[in-house]
Amino acid sequence: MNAMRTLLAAAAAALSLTSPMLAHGTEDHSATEHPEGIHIHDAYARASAQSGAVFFIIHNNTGADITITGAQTDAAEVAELHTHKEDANGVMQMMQIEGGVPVPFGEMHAFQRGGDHVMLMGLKAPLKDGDIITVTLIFDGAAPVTFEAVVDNNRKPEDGMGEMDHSKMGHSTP
Ligand SMILES: [Cu+2]
Repeated sequence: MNAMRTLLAAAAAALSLTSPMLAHGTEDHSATEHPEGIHIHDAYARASAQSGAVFFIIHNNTGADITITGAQTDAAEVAELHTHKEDANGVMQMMQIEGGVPVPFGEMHAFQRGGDHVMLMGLKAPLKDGDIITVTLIFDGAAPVTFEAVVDNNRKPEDGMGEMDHSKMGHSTP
């Protein structure tokens, strides 16, 4: 009996630790919360001196496979789809994504720190915390989608649901 109680208590403790994360993910990614179309979640931007990056999660409920082929913003001269890849020496390199980012129907894709991002080059003004920038994604297979990203230069990679998969991340720049 005591052993059973201990087991139950341990199970309850484990559940209480993990359930907030699970609930969060389920809530935000469930198909029922996303009727039709393209959904952009949790968008934010960061900047260094001359360049910035935009992060978000995209969810494709359009009924068709789509590919993100480009990005535009008034906040910078150039917006490009970038990713990080490890080179032969194990050094993370940032590069433009060739051929766009496919998002199959019913799936989501995270643009996140250390991975894919919309790179902003030639910022027209410094990106200060709390500023809102407007970003438009261009698609093959869907009409352009415009969304707002809030500047949060202090945000850590761990914040928010888009950053839970650390297995593929070598580091956290930009
Ligand atoms: Cu970049």
